[in-house]
Amino acid sequence: MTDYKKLWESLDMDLEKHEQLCNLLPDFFAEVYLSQENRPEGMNYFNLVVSSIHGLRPEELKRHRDSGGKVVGTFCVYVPDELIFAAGAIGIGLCGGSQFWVADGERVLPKNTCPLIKSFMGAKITKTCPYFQSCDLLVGETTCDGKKKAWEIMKNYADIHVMHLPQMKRDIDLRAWSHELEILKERLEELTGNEITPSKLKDAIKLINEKRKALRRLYELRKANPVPISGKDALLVTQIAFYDDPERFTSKVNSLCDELEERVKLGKGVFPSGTKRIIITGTPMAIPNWKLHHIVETSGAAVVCEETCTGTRYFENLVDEELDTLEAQIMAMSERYMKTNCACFTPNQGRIDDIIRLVREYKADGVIYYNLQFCQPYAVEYELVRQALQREGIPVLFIETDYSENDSGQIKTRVQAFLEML
Ligand code: BJ8
Repeated sequence: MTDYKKLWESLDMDLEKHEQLCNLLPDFFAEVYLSQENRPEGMNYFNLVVSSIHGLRPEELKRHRDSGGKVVGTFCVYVPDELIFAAGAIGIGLCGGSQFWVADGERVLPKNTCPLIKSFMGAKITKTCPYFQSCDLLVGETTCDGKKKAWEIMKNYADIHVMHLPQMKRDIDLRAWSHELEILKERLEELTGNEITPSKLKDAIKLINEKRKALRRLYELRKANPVPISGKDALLVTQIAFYDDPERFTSKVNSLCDELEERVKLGKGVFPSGTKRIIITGTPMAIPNWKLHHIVETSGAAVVCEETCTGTRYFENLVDEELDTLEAQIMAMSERYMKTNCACFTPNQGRIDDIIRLVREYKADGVIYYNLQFCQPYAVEYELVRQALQREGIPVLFIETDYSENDSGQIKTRVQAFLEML
């Protein structure tokens, strides 16, 4: 086992507290993941990434920084990785999915804040996350009120650039977002000292599109019945997409898909045929938030798709690769990103249409609407989703929860009752 102590010291981490965190993950991962039967061989790579989550990739980030490169941390799927990579920097997603950091987040944030925000804030202020510690710049955005205000506090701890995300999808908003992309481009050029040229941006667009295509391929395979991969494994792959090296990640996902294609040809699944198929929709699930998937899949059902930012919203829609001017490329990026259907937008009919379409495409038996506690945009949007699903005759269960395990038993009972009804 490699010793990363020197690396963590160089990142000015709180080693004692960090050790407490490191002690939790292996057992938790073994219980949730390694206990699964019939996993694809291709998951071995992703197991390895998790088992050295605070070592392998942070070491690569350090090497990049030691040779003069920069690392940029992001928190939302509206922030375009293309610009970050075109500037020669590495982009990593930083949302916090661990209960470990929540209490520390509450030292500077109200308790009734969504756990995702409390968790990433706790990770930063305790200096226990090597990804945060590796960032030269953070990029926030004006999405929900909680995040928007959290950046002001985050400024005390890190350099942060905040992007103003419009919350409607009119032409004027599309132009406003393209203008924000231009401002980010300038900030990244200033940070890295590298000019973003049309040809560099074209390469970065291709790089990120390839990652999206691989994830899309993985999700296409989940449409098969029986499903060739568990929802938990697919979720893990998407969570890792946010910080792994994009090129390596794409090739590992494609190899996994080759294996899954074989399984589909042979009619081989991870669960017995006839297993109920569930779509999860709602707030993102940052690593290591595997709570709901674990409950569903240990209750006799399979999660076949996630309409979340750690699911379809992350990889649907590509950016046009054939454009040769910065102006056209940036507008194409604005168009692609503004197609994402987040509940921070009003109205947000596109998300409702997506959920119904996905239920049909994945032949799902029911939908679980997942809401992180105190996330108002998604909680309020539930009513319209519920009405639309009812009209379509699609059963839906609303689950609101946090990162703790306190309510797991109660959620399991509700999920089991829902599955029996399908
Ligand atoms: S595009 S979902 S990644 S904003 S769960 S912090 S909304 S209170 S994460 Fe999100 Fe971008 Fe939208 Fe996706 Fe706020 Fe809700 Fe917490 Fe959230």
